[in-house]
Amino acid sequence: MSNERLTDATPIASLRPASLTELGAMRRAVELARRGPAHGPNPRVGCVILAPGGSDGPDAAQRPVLGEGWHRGAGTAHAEVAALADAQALGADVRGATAVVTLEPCDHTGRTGPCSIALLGVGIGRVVISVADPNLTAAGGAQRLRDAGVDVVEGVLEEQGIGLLGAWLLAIERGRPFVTLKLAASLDGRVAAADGTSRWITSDVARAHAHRLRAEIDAIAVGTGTVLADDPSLTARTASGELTEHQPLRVVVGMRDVPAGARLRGPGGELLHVRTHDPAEVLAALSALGVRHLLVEGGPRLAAAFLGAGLVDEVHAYVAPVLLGSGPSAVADLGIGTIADAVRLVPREVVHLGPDILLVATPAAATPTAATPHTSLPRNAVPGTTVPGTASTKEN
Ligand code: AOF
Ligand code: ZN
Repeated sequence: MSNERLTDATPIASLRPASLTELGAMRRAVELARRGPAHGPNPRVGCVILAPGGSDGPDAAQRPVLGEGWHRGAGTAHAEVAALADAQALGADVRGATAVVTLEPCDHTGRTGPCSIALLGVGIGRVVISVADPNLTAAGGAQRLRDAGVDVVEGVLEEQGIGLLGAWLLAIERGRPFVTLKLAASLDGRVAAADGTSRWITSDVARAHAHRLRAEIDAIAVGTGTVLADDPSLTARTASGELTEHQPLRVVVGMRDVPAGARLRGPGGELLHVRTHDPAEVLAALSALGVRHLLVEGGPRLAAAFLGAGLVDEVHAYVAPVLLGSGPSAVADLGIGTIADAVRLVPREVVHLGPDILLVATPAAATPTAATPHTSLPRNAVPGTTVPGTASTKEN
């Protein structure tokens, strides 16, 4: 699977192409969509408006590009409307034109109005879509457009369109946030030594990698035990230690109180305390807040609770070439008494991070699709890269 999600390192072609085929326009639309935020309740969507034509199919001749747009996050214009505004600003006549869009135009009034109506309103003649909208509240745009006599083509570069949607698509389909479980452990699976010390198990390169993921997800959860033992701040930080622009919602799971002076109450994302031990309840609470991608960071009991409930979609295991021999293991008792009952994971990717290894794997029971967002981060971190001011394996 390919690297589908935008990271700081992703180069973006800034020049607007003068003309494209419909297929080329869909590739461009995917690229434009990646300019939008990977986090947030809404999907990343891109749209290109091409001059009229196209009845010969998506691979036919190039046509002038009249406008381009992408979605910049919940509450802002949808990609189609942004592209129409762009075309209008350029003085283009879009009557009879083709809208090439990565997601089926919406047919609802939510935070903004229906794109189906906006496209009909300007007299669009043809709409080329990559992925059908799985969001039942918003779907129906393709049908409305067809009913109004617009030529609609669906499923163009669908695999790329699905990859672009990443965790969002799975979250919508499953009706709960996509869950990534992060483990950071020694070679013998320990997250701390016998005396509780846990710093410097994984390298700064591995920690920097984990921070980049934090900056792309919606929420990050730890158990109360981890809050009390480690006092983590659960912020997303840059390589130089500054807070990134987007901070994930900080979620504490469990009954015990978060101390008044806890770092979790300091600068960073908002704090949500869910007083339960039931992962399903946590996910329901987060769904209600529009969380699409949750990172479960620890400790061992929370990891075991999510795994035990079958609510882990993807595991990121950072493994350091360090041996401890004793100390708590990354996952607490799962109640497994015999090897036949082991939780088997399917390896998806191995990334070398300085001296450490990141294994991305999905539980065998989970059904990965092209949208599995495990490839959101760069494959190869630069060996020897250091991140000043962060020393803990627990990514506090
Ligand atoms: C977007 N951006 O470019 C398109 C979307 O929250 P709302 O009212 O903005 O509506 C979000 C839904 O609209 C979203 O879940 C998806 O089904 C549909 N299309 N959404 O945020 C876009 N085209
Ligand atoms: Zn829309």
